Amino acid sequence: MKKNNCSKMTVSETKLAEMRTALCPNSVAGGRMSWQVDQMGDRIVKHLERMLAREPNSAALRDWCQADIYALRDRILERYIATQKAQHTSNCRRVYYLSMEYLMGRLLRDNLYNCELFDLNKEALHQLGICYDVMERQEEDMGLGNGGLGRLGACIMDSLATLNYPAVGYGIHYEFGMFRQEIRNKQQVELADNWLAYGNPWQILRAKNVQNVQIYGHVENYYDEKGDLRVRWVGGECLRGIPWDIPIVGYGAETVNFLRLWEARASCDFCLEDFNRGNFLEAVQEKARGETISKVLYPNDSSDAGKNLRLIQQYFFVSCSIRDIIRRHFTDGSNSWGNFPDKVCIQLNDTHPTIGIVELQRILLDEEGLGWDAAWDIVTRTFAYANHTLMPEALEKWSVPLFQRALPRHLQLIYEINRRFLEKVSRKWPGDTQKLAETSLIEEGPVQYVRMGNLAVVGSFSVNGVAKMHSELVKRSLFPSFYALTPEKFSNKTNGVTQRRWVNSANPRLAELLNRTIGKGWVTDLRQLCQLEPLANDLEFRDTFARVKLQNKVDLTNFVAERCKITLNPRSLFDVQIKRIHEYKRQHLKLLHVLTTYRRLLHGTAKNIPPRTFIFGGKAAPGYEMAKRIIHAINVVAEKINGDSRVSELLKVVFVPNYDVSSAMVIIPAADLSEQISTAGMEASGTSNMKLALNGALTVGTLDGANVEILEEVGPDNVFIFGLRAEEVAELQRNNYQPRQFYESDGELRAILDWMRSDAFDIAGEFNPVRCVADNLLDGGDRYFVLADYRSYVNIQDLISDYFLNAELWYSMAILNVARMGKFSSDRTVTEYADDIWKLQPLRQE
Ligand code: 26Q
Repeated sequence: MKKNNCSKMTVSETKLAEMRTALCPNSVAGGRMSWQVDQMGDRIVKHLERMLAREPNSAALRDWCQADIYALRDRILERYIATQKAQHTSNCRRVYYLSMEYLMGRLLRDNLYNCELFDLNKEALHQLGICYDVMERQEEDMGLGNGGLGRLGACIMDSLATLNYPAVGYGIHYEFGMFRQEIRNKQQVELADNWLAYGNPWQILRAKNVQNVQIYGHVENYYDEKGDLRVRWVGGECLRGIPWDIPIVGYGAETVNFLRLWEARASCDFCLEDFNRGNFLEAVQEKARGETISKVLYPNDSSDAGKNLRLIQQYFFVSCSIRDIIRRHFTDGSNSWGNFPDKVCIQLNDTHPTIGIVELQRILLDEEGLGWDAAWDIVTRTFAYANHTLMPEALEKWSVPLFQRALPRHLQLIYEINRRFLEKVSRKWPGDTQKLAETSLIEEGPVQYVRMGNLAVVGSFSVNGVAKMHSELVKRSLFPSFYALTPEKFSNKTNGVTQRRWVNSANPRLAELLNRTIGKGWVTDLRQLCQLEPLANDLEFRDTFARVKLQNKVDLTNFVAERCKITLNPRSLFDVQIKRIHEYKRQHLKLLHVLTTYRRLLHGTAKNIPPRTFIFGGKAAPGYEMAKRIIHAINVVAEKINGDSRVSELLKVVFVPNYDVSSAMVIIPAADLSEQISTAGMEASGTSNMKLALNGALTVGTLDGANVEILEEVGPDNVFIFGLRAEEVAELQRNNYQPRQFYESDGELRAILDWMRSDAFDIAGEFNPVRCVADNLLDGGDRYFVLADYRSYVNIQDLISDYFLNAELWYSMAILNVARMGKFSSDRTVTEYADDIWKLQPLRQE
């Protein structure tokens, strides 16, 4: 008598007694996790009772979820201990990945798969009266990132562990991660992401490895005992960094690495002094101030320059991490600085942790007493820098006065690094002041700025971009003189995504079809997907593939019905644009297409088109007004179209609120069309393009970022490329682009923009964002060439509609897309980093 009622989540005492005595001889998991269903169930109940003080019959679903995590964590920690011991005793080289962001999402499902305990766990819960699929939603998303860069960090950590590379990820234990987005009155509202409210059962406090960090203060000269002039940084505030470890389980659970996230606390010693002096309130205030440092993730994915707290966040986590790395180096059996760069490689995820370069130099000079050249040699053999953006506003720079106040000693060192570097520049280009101005670590002007990108290049042995095209632009447009000086530093590492999360967990139906068809090898070797190629025209396979897609679309339809109260037709073309809202990503170009389709339907000029569902998802930085207007405009248009009975059979528009990793896992498997329509030359790589194509969506895209390589892989017949190329964009930029010319010369575009600017989208008493977006395109210079690309975009969308009506053609293209995505696994990315940059060997434990 089994219960499998997803809505009833408690279990009776009798049922429990039954369960405890039941034998489940046929439920043994494979491999190293040889647990049985009843053991698993027992352990879950034990944690429910002993960690959460709950009886099964009074436990809430969240309690069950936490207890399940604790039960799994026990097993994971056995492997964690084994991995750490093996890495320690072999004194192997490790990579340290420093990132301000990790967008992990939920961990339970992936960790269960990786431990090969998913089915067994599901059955154990089922026997306890709990439906896993409902229960897992109780786990909070770990949303410690903005978008692509943070998710890349998560995918890379997954691949590192799966490939058995010795690695530690360092980041910040934000109390509040990426804000939760609600749509109220068609506009974005930001709410705090209180992800730790019920505790985080994955994290482990590492009290022994607390670090102390100094900020502010001033610099003093002094003579050391040998009579040499030295520098010391004194005064200021002292912070404590509390390390919380999150285990990172590789597929098969041979290796369990970890992510170490630092939480800021005020230093106890510091407070104690104040307490003793009787300054109780001051001490408490000081303590609160210290603790704001890890309070919240900056929700901008382009610059928020000049924010003191952001610089302090960067320095805080980098300093804690470097001290921790040094501590580990000297406890792993190394007793000298001589082999530090042989054992330690520090990868900087964009410029955000670049202050680490200066911090290591400072420690070596001021604390360890090394000379400049010896110290700088160690530093520049340790750091590697990955660039993720070319957008000028996203290139980090810090005003010198701000730097001076927060990190006076570091600023001194930056000037010295710069002085020595500019000597080299002068030797290479004697008398060329232009070159000096361009390469200097300091931008001159009414206020001076420290350029973090230049510092990262000078202080690293490796600089890479994240897609072929992007890496070329990094060399030729962003850092041309650095490239001329040290071409050997520069390389490309095209991004990838982990198929464990983006197929296995997110799309179990497709995963199962793949397993049945080509075996399970693709889970750790994505290139094996090429075995699907011959099946692109196999009727039976194509039907099954189409059925999987349809079922996923039904799931998304249910999700949207629940979240947005909008009814979708799962047979319509699901046209998806999911990413941060940004003008360069051009959600407003998509909106022009939505309105064009709508208008043609109203005019009866849209003949023989498939029903379409336009699906948007993404967050706007809270201070980015135009991005918020675009969200507002999408929702105004959506409301009008969805309420218009004349088009309800053919057209729906949905803005899915709070796009995050967990909603991505529902949307991506259901997409037919993947929108990758950034202005050419502006998207470093993109990674949703990879996730969507891997799940059988066809791409409509510009020749930008990794789209270029997707085209190379799938071939021109299996992707829809449109629009200006990067060189053409650059040419237009130079030659006085006139958006109005496109308005004047294209009747349909003119009609759409005029419509948007009319009273058609007015809502009494409310601001009209649709008009605002149109006005801005016409009169705001159109920096992102939306109007220039409109015609080419609409034309290719017409072609896409034709293709979609031919289901056989469409699905054979979709299958070929899946078959040819092998390159875009983060396993390939990580292997390239390990071979070419990190010089890292896997450490097997069997
Ligand atoms: C900088 C200064 C102050 C505050 C915030 C920031 C900041 C924060 C986050 C700047 C940039 C980011 C995030 C950037 C990002 O996500 N970039 C994306 O990285 C992906 C992975 O490489 C690429 O695929 C995308 O093309 C790129 O946009």
